[in-house]
Amino acid sequence: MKNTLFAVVGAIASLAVTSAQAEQSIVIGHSLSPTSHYGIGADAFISKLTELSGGEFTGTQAPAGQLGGERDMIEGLQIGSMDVVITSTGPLGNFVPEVFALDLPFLFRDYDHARNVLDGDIGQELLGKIGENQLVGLAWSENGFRHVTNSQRPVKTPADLDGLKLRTMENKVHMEAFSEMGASPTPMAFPELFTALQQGVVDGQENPVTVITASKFWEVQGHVSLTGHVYSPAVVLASPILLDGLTDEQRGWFAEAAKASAAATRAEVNRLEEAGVALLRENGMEVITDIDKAPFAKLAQPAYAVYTDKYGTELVERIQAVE
Ligand code: EAX
Repeated sequence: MKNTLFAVVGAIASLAVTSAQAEQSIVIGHSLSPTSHYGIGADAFISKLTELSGGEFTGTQAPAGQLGGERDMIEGLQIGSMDVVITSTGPLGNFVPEVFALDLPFLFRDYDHARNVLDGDIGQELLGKIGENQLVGLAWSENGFRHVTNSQRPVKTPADLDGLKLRTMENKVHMEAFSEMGASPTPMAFPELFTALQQGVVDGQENPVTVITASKFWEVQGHVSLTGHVYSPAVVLASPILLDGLTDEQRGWFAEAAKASAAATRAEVNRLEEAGVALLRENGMEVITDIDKAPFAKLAQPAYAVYTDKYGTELVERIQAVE
């Protein structure tokens, strides 16, 4: 009788250990609030991964740059200190230079054009390039079309940018574009930005409505101009060190979870593209909507050379040709 009891207890204990060992909790890092379009995407990733794995994998999001700026988090993926990151492509070109093609000013016509490019052959090719740089590109997500905000004056023409100290991402295409348009670009990691705006270290910044609302930039910025000067992709990245330790089936769960994440983020971008501008106005920002983009685009054109001098114009022309 005693032996049977010990056998049963032993079996239960081993089951508990097995299930405890089997359950893995991953962390998804990003730079925005937990309820932002990235936070919603992180929650969708975790839900889908938990569902597909039957609870073998669970997860938590590490929002608001808790684990560093986007560049830091990307480096963390390469060395295995990060599991999954949702990030804009802003700093990614420093790791995968081909991705700079996606950051070119006034390249994408609208959201449909951008999504068609990223969800088609070109997007898949660039995910492949990401995979050649100690990273795994699971899916293209979305940040949105970027607009200029500042504390000094309404920006209606490039002349209004003259001398504005404008924070940019750590992205040499964007820095070159704003230099050509007349601003004074200052590259800075996102977690430092709100304080820099508050203290007047920089006069302005540029981000999609999604980020401006999630970060409550109306508390430190009085003017926003809907320049839409760059479409900012986001991407769901994973550490190859994490994925190399998984089975093909488990890797498939991560890929499906990333697609669910991207879909949830894009849905939130759609919602905020409608509702966000009203929110900016309700919170006291002067919103300049009737912007003639042609003069900005003409001045920013030389920034294309940051990419085309090294890689030529073929990919740019392919992107422009997508419907
Ligand atoms: O990815 O750094 C930026 O301005 C990004 O748009 C932000 O971190 C969201």
